[in-house]
Amino acid sequence: METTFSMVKPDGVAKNLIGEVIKRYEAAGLKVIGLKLTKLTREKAEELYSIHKGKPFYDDLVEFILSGPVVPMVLTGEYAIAKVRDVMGATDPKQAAPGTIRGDFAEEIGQNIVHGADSLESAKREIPIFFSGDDIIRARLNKC
Ligand code: IDP
Ligand code: MG
Repeated sequence: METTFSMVKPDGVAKNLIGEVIKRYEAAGLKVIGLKLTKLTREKAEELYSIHKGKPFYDDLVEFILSGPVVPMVLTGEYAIAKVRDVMGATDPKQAAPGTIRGDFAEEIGQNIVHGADSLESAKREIPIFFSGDDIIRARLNKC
C-alpha cells in the first residue's frame, strides 16, 4: 500500500471536473483519505513548486495555481503513486493518451487539470503542505 498526493488545479475546478477526477481515481481502486477545497497562499504555492524554481515556466506555474480554488487530496492504495500518474496522463496534454484526465480534458501544458506526486519522496513532501496528520488520521479512523 502507498499513500500519495494529488490536486485538482484551478482549471479543473473551473471546468467542473472535481467529481470526474475523483471518480477516475476511485475507479482505479484508490481510496480518498484526505480532501479539501481551498485557495493556496503564495507561500504554499512556492513550496509545492519549489523543485521547479528557476525553470522558464516557474512564474506562470505559480500564478496559475494561485488563480482560483484547488482541490488537494490524499489517496491510498496499491501502487497509488503510479496509478495516479497513469490516470492523470502525460504532463503535456498533446502527448497524453485518450482515456487519461489530461488527454480527455486539457489543451495546453500550463493548464493540465491535475497535479500528482511523482514519487514517494514527493508525496511525503507535498501532503503536509496541505494536510495536517489529524486531517488524514481522522479519515482513517472513519474506516475510509
Ligand atoms: P507533472 O505535473 O506531470 O508532474 P512537472 O514536470 O512536475 O509535470 O511540471 C509541473 C507542472 O508545470 C506541469 O503540470 C505543467 O503544468 C507545468 N509545466 C511543466 N513543463 C512545462 C513547460 O515546458 N511549459 C509550461 N508549463 C510546464
Ligand atoms: Mg511533477
